[in-house]
Parts: sequence; C-alpha cells; structure tokens
Amino acid sequence: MSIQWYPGHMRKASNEMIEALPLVNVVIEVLDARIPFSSSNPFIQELSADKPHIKLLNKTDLGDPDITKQWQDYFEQQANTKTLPLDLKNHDPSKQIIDLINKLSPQKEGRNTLVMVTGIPNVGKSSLINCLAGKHITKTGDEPAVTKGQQKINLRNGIMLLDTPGILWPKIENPQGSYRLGTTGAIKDTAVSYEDLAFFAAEFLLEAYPQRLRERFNIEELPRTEIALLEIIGAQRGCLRAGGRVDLERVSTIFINELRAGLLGPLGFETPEIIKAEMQQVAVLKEGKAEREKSRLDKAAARRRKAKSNRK
Ligand SMILES: Nc1nc2c(ncn2[C@@H]2O[C@H](COP(=O)(O)OP(=O)(O)OP(=O)(O)O)[C@@H](O)[C@H]2O)c(=O)[nH]1
Ligand SMILES: [Mg+2]
Repeated sequence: MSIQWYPGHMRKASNEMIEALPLVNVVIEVLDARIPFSSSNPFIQELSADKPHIKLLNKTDLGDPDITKQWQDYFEQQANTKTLPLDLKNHDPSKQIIDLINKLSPQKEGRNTLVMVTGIPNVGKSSLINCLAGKHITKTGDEPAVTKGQQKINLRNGIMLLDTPGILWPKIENPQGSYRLGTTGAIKDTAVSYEDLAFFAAEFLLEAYPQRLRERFNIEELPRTEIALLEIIGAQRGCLRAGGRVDLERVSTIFINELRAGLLGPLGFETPEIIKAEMQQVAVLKEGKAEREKSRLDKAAARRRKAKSNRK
C-alpha cells in the first residue's frame, strides 16, 4: 500500500508556482533532514532545474548527524546547488542564508532578488521566513498544510521572499517514500493510518536503531516482529482493551507521536546509497502496472469483439 495526499489547494499552489517562476532568481527548497530523498519534490526539481538552488536540510535536531552530513556532500555535488543543515527550532541561520542568496544571485541595482521558498508540507518553510524576516509574519504550526496561499515578504535588504504552501505531487510512486513522509508528519492525519505507519516505523527501528528501542522502552531482548514490539509498548503504556488485548490504534498513535517528537533520538531514515535501488523498484512497479493495464485493455477489447460478433 502507498499513501497519496494531493488536495485541491496543492494543485492550485503548484499552478501559482509555475506562474511565479519566470521572475524567481533563487529557489530555496526546505527538506526534512530525516528524509532528504523522500522530501525532495520531483515536481519542484523539474520545474526549477535551471535556477540556482539552496537545499536546506531542516530539523537536524531530529536527524542523525552522520547521515545528514552524507546528504550534504551528496547535494553539494549537484550543479548550481548549495546546501545548509538547519535547526530552526534552536538556531538562527539568517546571516548564512542571506550570504548564500547573495552569492548565488548578485543583486542588480535597484532590483530585489526574488527567492521562492518551497518544500513539502510541515518542513519549516514559514518558520524559515519568520526567522529571515526577524519577526512573526506568517503562520506556522505542527501539522501539514498550514500555509494555503502564496505570500510575498520584503526583507528590505534587496531580497524579496515568496512563501508557498507545502506541496506534494499527484502520485508518490515510491511506497517506502510515502511511509517515510507519513511517519515524519508531512501527510495529513486523515490520509494515513497510524497503525500502518507504526508497523513501518517499528520495522525500520528494529533494523536500524535497535539500541534506541531498548533504551526508550526498557526492553532487554527485543522481539523479532513489529507486532510483538507494539504489543510490548502497548502493555507498558496501558493501551489495553477489555480482555487485556493491546489496542493497536492507540499504541500506534503514541509510538508515532513519540518518534516525531524526537523521543527515540535523532533518526536518519535514508542515505544517498538507497536512491538507486529505490528508483529501480519504482521502475519495476511502474512496468508491472503498465503490463496489468495493457492486459486489462486487451481483455476489454476482446470482450467487445465477442459481443459484436454475437450480435451479428
Ligand atoms: N524540531 C524541529 N521543529 C521545527 C524546526 N523548524 C520548524 N519546526 C516546526 O515544524 C512545524 C512546521 O513548521 P512550519 O514553518 O509551519 O512548516 P511549513 O513548511 O511552513 O508547513 P506548511 O505551511 O504546512 O507547508 C512547526 O511546528 C515548527 O515549529 C526544526 O528545525 N526542528
Ligand atoms: Mg507554511
């Protein structure tokens, strides 16, 4: 199963971005440091490939520092691209970012540099804008789709910022990517099942960060399966139904919220190494779908031919 969430305001926002882009000098894409691959929007990438890019890896307080460094090195190899790790919750990076903007787009006499701030929902675009502006201009919030329309902010230093709503893309083709987006909070609650996310996250943590699970939940010997892990946590947190069975929905919600709040420590869900394999998986899935679609159309055509010959 994969998760899809592309409400009307995102389609509208994408069209508005296309309209605004010709005048944009620099594109800032805010990424989630825990999932720099899955939080890169292929639509934004394609649209703005010819513009200088600043990729900001935000929420590094929640990200695994070694893995964030690997991503920085990876993105810096891309043409016309600069990268900065950020922790907007605890540090003000304004000076570094303004220096980078000026480096990538030397200001023309009497004209503002127009900088579009883009990214998927809930990564910290509006928080960044408030930080650069030095005051609370635009609403932020710990849920996706807080910003619903574009807004221009003049920094009065030769830079004009364009805040945009967080956008995803019509079809998230990488199933792993969609689970990572859901787990880190980029997809609205109503479009995800916390149980599915908890199973995904439990499997990932058992494999990649077993020690964190042992420490957080005081478990000496970890179970082998996700369900057994969630049952242990559920019993600890009193998520029990009548008869003593664990309430999976409740424990899943608690588990995901603790992960999102950083209570399981800083996490890196993906490294640059996985890109190739996951892109290949997506290609195989697409091929399978194309074949199934062709076979469906062939069968429908055969049924029509049969019905036609029966009528003669
Ligand atoms: N832990 C942590 N939280 C952050 C950081 N930066 C922003 N946040 C929080 O992330 C949440 C989303 O921030 P916003 O600035 O509203 O994100 P946005 O990208 O504008 O979101 P949309 O407008 O919904 O697309 C808020 O609760 C912020 O306080 C960070 O570096 N670390
Ligand atoms: Mg916003």
